[in-house]
Amino acid sequence: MARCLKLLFVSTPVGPLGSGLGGGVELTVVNLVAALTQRGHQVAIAAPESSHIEAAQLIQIPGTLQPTAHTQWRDTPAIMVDNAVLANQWTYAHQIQHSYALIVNFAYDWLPFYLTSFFDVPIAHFVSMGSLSRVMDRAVTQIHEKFPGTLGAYTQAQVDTFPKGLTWQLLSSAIDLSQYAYCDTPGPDLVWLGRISPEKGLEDAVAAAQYTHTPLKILGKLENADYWQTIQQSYPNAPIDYLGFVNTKELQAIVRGCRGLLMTPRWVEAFGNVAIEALACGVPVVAYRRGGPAEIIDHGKTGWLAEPDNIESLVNGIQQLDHIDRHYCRQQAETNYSLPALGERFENWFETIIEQAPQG
Ligand code: HBI
Repeated sequence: MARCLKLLFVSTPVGPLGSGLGGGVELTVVNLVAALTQRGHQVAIAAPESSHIEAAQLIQIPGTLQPTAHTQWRDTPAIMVDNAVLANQWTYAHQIQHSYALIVNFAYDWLPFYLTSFFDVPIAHFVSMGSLSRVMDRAVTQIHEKFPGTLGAYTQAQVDTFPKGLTWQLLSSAIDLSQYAYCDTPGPDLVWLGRISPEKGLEDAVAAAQYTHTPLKILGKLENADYWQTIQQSYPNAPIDYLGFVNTKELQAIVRGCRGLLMTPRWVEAFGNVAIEALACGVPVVAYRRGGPAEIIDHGKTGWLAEPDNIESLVNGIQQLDHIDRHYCRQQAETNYSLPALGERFENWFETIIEQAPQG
């Protein structure tokens, strides 16, 4: 058991914790705080005001939220808004740094990477998405050159989108398995989870549902209304049922009774938390062999990896679902994606960074 570490997390500047605006990385921060606290460490979090988190020291930082980077282009400049919460978070971190053994950055933004050289206390950078812009590619490259070993990511597929030759710590992800109940008596329905937005490829799942005459439940934030409209017009007879955006409790109650989860990403998902949410309920996953899901699904054992953007291959995967052992899916979630496993992976990474940091 490692000694108790005093850690400062600086959360994503795109939204308060608990708002859902931070997407996958918000879930990572919340789960990681729980896992590390469980292991006896002390974690404080500097996050945009109106944040909420259970049982942890929260420092509410005022200021303007950062525009999201996931719609950025290769040449998008680094953005600094007036009275940026991002800048205010790092002003606070610089003032308070000597109270902590390590600072952990969760922002996918240029500023914290640039400021690292001006801090005495080491900074671990957890990168929450694949490569999006030249500015961030250069930022992570410079951290690799000056502070090797301090870059963390979810998966190898995510890392492969960045410039080659950098050193990354692969941390994967996790969920609180106690919130997901195993079910081995599913109905006939399939389910699709995610933001309704073009990079998620929902139209392919709808096409597959129509082709196989299998009812498809759809859950998630309706982020792009035009895109959703087009799907409905293209597949007027598809057996689909949109159930809106629900919380984890309601989500798992719906997912656990389904025959399988479909994942049809057009982009490289850095991880794909919805895949482990399904496995935790015993629900196998049919996913395009692309990004994080391709590293999560054990082909033929916890689901089926289809040829990317190939609906025929997706349909073939759906037809394999009844051969998958649902209990094995739950077991794999417990082995690889539990909070204790996440806490151990991050604790090992943090200990290594602290040991390698120049003392003083
Ligand atoms: N955009 N600028 C910016 N900064 C972030 O930290 C950020 C983002 N967009 C999305 C995001 N983080 C997270 O939702 C990712 O985990 C997807």
